[in-house]
Amino acid sequence: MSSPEQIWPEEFARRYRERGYWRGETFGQMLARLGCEHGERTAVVDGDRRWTYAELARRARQLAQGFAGLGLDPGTRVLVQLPNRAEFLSTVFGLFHAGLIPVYALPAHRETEVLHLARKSGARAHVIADRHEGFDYRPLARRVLDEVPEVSRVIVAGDVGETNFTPLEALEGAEMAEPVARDPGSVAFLQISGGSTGLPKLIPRTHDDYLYSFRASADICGLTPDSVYLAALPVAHNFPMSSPGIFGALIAGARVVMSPNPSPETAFALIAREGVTITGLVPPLALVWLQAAPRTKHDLSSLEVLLVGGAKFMPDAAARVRPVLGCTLQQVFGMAEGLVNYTRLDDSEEIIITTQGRPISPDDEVLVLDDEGNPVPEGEPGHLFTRGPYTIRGYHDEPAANARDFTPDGFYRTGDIVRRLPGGYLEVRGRATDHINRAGEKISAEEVEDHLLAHPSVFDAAVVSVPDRFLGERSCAFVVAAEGEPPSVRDLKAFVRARGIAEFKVPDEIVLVPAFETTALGKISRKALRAALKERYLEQKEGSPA
Ligand code: AMP
Ligand code: DBH
Repeated sequence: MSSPEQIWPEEFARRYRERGYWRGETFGQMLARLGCEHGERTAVVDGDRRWTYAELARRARQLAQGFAGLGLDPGTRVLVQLPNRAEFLSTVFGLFHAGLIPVYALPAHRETEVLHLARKSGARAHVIADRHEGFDYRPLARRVLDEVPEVSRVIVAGDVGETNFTPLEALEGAEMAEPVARDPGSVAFLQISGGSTGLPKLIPRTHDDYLYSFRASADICGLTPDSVYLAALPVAHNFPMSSPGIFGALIAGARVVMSPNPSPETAFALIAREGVTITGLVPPLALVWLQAAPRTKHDLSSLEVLLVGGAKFMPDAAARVRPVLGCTLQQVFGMAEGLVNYTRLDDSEEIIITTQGRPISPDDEVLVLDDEGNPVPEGEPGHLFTRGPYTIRGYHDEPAANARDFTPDGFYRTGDIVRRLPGGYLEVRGRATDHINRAGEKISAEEVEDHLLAHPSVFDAAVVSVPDRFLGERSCAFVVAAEGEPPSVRDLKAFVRARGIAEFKVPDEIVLVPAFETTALGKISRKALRAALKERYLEQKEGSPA
């Protein structure tokens, strides 16, 4: 199992250091420093628990010693699958302090995804919560432990129940005084890509590059030690982790408030109680908040900034943020692979409502190219390519994807279609790849097709995105049945769900069709097939009475 790495050509690395983006600080050093600088300020609030910076740093030192005592040596990967709880922070900083490498699984991930992530990363331990939102993670962890020989430990935040797993609490004993020295240019953690093909890919991010991205984000989002950041989306996602997210809040000395879920009922009470000043949402949730806010009994007046991103936020909805919530909208268009764009807080209302912002860094290189690879004029749509001081040069252990998604000179092919406007602002117009962006969760059409094809009564399947008034996009699977009794839609959904995948990947709609179109030459490409099916679907919807 090769260790993950992320390497920029030396001339780029030198420039990024010279310009002060890469400062040579590791996550372990960062928390130790923040523990000194902000010692008695509150770092994180979770229900009735409030930890100061000094306490978070102490817990990280204790957990680091605990992890080392389990035989996890520096450089070892550890799967972290935790919801929005204070333990997310103590765990990941404990791992950083011990020189270990977290691999961020989502709470929504199930056996199929977690097994894949464990194998692909070479993880040796799995940190879970006992239960969250009605799901028990312990049987899932048992399965991973049994099936992946390298995984030898399960650590549980909460009740270990009938298992012989290790309680996280039991690791909080003696302290490891100093963080294990790590090269700041080495991989700090593995982030997950939403991915347009197959299973999620692993994104190696370094200390240097990631610290830059959230330090600069904290600045662009106006964070100060008096700010209060509400973590409403699941923090394992790149957006609430780093744009500016929990890490951006901490590096600014601000307070992180963990919300167990993003519903208005839960989040509004926390905003009022903690005086939350800033938070981030995906567009469908922003719509729910806009609807709920006028009727709430909670005082939301502390809210200064609402970040919205992950999927396109339509201008008519964007225009309602200030009148309804009384705060500034900040659009954010980012990706776990790197590049993040923000509208700036002092931009005109026009820019804030109609664009997805401009890059963080003067050294973010952005190309907008036509199908042949030639630059398009400003204002014309084209394919977005990017490279820069916090954009990866390749995924972990994915030679085929790396050859496809990165150009020979190191640009990442984002798959997004954008227009570049004056001042470098970008407007997202759509995308060139076949993934479904369901309320900000990216779903690979190919991955879901593979699950459907495993069903004995399925001859062929094609999954497409269709517009959805609420989710932005939902998934629709077209299925050609094999000979014999055709499967029912309900069976197919149950079958896919039983494959142990995140619920958001189960097709929202399934349409049985007699056959797929082929050309005279034989089968048409999956991409063309999906496009044709999507067109036919939309035409039928328009033709049918409402
Ligand atoms: P991932 O690579 O899985 O982190 O997903 C990143 C992708 O999410 C981007 O390449 C876009 O397709 C999409 N995305 C993120 N933010 C926005 C936004 N504000 N507007 C439109 N699409 C977005
Ligand atoms: O969708 C994303 O991946 C995303 C959205 C906003 C992201 O990674 C980010 C900001 O950093």
